[in-house]
Amino acid sequence: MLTPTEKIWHNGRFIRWEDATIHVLSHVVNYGSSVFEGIRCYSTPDGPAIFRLREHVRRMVDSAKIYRIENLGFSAEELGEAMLELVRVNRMDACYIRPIAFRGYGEIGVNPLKNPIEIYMACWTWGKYLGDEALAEGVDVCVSSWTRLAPNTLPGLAKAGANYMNSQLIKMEALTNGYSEGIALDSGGFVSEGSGENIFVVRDGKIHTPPLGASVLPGITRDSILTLARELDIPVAESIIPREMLYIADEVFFSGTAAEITPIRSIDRITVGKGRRGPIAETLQKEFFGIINGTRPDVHGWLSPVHARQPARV
Ligand code: PPE
Repeated sequence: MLTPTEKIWHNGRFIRWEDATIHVLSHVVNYGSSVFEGIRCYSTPDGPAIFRLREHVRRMVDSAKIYRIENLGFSAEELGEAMLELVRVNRMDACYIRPIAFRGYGEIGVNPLKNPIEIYMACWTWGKYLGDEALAEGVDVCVSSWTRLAPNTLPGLAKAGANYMNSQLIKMEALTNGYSEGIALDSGGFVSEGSGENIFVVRDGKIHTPPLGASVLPGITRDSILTLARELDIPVAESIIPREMLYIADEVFFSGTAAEITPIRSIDRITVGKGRRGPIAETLQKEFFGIINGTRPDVHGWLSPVHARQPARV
């Protein structure tokens, strides 16, 4: 269950957690008109730090623009600053941050253009997304009978609330059938992504992940993995992946803010590789967790410290 924190940011000011409520006739409730982000703040030796804050803010601004919200009322810098302030105000250390912008209360009817834009940001403690053992042991998943968003239906590059109706169908089907997660194919029948994760497939030492044209969210963890793999001299490609490649892969793993890097040990009850976390997933996890825990140098500037650094003592 979600444990409340003290404050939620709303349109530029902090309100109590309990007061962050909206009217049932708000546009978003009826027509799904929201864009949002999911961001992790990690505990480091220098205090809490938000992972890839700029990229998350940028994706939120992009998602809004796709839905003709040209102006969120706050600049990217102001939104990023508000997230840092949110973590400070709630005196959090490691946490998950959820900014959301949506079409609010006013007119009723599909046309959203006259409804006000509301922005909220909340944070809370969120543990391991696919279970405590998932990161080390891997998870059992299925290929979903649901197809991911087809091109030119709902825009996949936008992280919009409405996309998650499709994700919910994928997730519920998987859970009902005894799996932790489902992998959706795109409308051409090629591998797309999980209900809330991007996917990577390894064969013969090379990493493949579906291209943006395969109806995937442009994941920020996905981008981090592509960057880390290149630095480690592991060959990577954004490739169209046929479904059966999943069954003969040496390794398959998910990536996402919530799921981080989660190995997959079986798909449709077919064992993937040796049926446990593979060496490439483990190597990438070490790099990734090293950076976010502050034990490896953050050479890309991926961490934004929440508290101003104390001047060094001389
Ligand atoms: N695909 C989808 C559909 C998706 O929802 C996510 C994030 C990703 C890929 C990975 O993107 P990124 O987080 O930028 O690496 N899913 C979020 C939703 C979790 C939730 O249940 O809510 C997340 O991981 O925060």
